[in-house]
Amino acid sequence: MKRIALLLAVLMILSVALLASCSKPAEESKPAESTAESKPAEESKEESKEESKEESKEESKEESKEESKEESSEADVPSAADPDVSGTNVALNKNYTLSGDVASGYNAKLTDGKAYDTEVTNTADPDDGLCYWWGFNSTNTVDGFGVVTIDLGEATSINTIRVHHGVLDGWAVMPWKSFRFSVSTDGANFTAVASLPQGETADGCYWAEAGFEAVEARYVKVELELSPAWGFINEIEVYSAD
Ligand SMILES: [Ca+2]
Repeated sequence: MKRIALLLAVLMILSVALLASCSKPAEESKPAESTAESKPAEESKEESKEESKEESKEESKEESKEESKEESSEADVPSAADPDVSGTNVALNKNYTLSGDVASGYNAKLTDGKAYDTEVTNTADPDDGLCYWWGFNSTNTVDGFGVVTIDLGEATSINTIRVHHGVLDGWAVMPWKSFRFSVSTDGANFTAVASLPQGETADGCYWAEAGFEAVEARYVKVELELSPAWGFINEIEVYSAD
């Protein structure tokens, strides 16, 4: 009996040991399985992140498109076109150079066909109203002159140049002392075609216009003599002679 009892005891120990050895791999495999399962989950998270990023990019693109559409539709401003001049404004949308960088945000475009000349307000914001200016002061003038040189793109017969400008004494925006106009076919040698004395000095929006015998020009230079402080313009027109 003792032998049988001993044998049973040995068998029990062996079976427990066997059970224990069988369960180990199963337990060990658990983390491996869960790691293996988690990878695709992480990957899909990353994918979904990327997707949502792309979506948000697309959305923001769409939004900015909408915004720019709204901005352009708000540009309801006076045209610089004048029915009294028979020629075509050949400076419209043409490139130009300036005697210096923009001063304090007064960066109106000078050949965009918008003169903003129905009232004077001192604004550097094109969405802020009807008067939007290019500002010259001591920082972007040369020897006291603000200079704008327009490239008409090709030699053109012209006979009129007009500068839209403003005066707002209370804001130190003073009348120009004088206006000088010259032309060139090569961009290097300029010939004077006209000059104008100081015009209106009261607050308001004006244009200074110089008419002259028709002349061939590709480059048109406008020199504006600065009074102390500021001088404002917002459009330059050049009219063809025919
Ligand atoms: Ca303009």
